[in-house]
Amino acid sequence: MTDIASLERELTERIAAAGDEPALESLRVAALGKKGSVSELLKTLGGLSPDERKIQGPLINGLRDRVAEAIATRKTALEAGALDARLAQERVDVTLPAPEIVRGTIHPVSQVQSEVTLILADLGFAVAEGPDVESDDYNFTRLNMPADHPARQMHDTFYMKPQADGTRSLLRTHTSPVQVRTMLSQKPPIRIIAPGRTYRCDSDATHSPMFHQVEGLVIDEHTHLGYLKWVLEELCKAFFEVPNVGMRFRPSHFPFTEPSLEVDIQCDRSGAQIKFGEGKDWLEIAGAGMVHPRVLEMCGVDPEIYQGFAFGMGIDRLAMLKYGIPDLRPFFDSDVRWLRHYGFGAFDAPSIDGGLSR
Ligand code: 2NL
Repeated sequence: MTDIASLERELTERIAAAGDEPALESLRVAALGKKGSVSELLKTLGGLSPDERKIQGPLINGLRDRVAEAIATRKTALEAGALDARLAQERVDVTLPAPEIVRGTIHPVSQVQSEVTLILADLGFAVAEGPDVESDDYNFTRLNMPADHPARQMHDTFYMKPQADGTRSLLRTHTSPVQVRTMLSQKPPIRIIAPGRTYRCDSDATHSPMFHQVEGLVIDEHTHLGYLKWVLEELCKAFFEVPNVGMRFRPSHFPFTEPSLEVDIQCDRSGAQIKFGEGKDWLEIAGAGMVHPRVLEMCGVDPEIYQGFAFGMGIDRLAMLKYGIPDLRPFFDSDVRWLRHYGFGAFDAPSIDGGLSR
């Protein structure tokens, strides 16, 4: 029969010497596991006579309890030691200089959208928004572009799969459907602007399949082209941060306005940097006109009582012009080096009294 005292001595020594938790665990298995040395001893009890069992039972059970106890004690000590070692290794010197913070910047498109929105809000326009995925009806038909209208082709529209009833949703090609929705849901007078994302299947140095527009709409009983001209003049002076700006209104054509015009501002391109408001060059910055009576009618506004003007311009182009950005493509590359160069500080928010840009 195994000498209980010498087995206990041997196990106790090896437990005390176990260097880490895995070593201790294999010791536990070797002693107390199913086929462990202590477990094997316990199994011998069954073959003993009742008298012998009375003596050996308490001895072997005592051994098992003390070995289990020794393992638990050693385990606690090893855990504490491991934690101490990790804490020592992961110590941080809080007096070291902090790493440079990677700061985000405001994208020029967001900056210009804020600037234009702020200027027009100050002139009394409310901001309206709508979904990017629109119906054919709101994007085209109610804007006087029926199914066979040639202008639809010019819009290079992204269409969704046709639905069961044959209608196709699309990505809005302009923010005009927002004004359509507003006319259908509100009573005049209406003074709104609709800034936001727009989509056309077109991509080169000056066109991106996703771009940004802001459109304005005024509907009341008395408004006319003179008010439109004044709004655009005020907008241009404030946006380009100049006291005066020469403007030119050229006749044009849009299906949704009559008369329609294209709007140019005077500028000087002779120097290294473009100067706005004066000079012998012209720069197209917007399209505009009086809302077509058919559009008013299709949007639930009585053209015998009300009239309105509308205008639209490209925010990305305005950003390129104002901040001297030569190429449109990096606008949508998410290159932090480009953003660091052209982006705006998050705390330099445009304000009417504090200045638009700095
Ligand atoms: C451009 C031209 C324009 C409009 C947009 C409009 C909206 C409604 C009714 C009538 Cl609901 N017109 N919008 C009018 C004229 C021009 O945008 O060159 N945009 C970049």
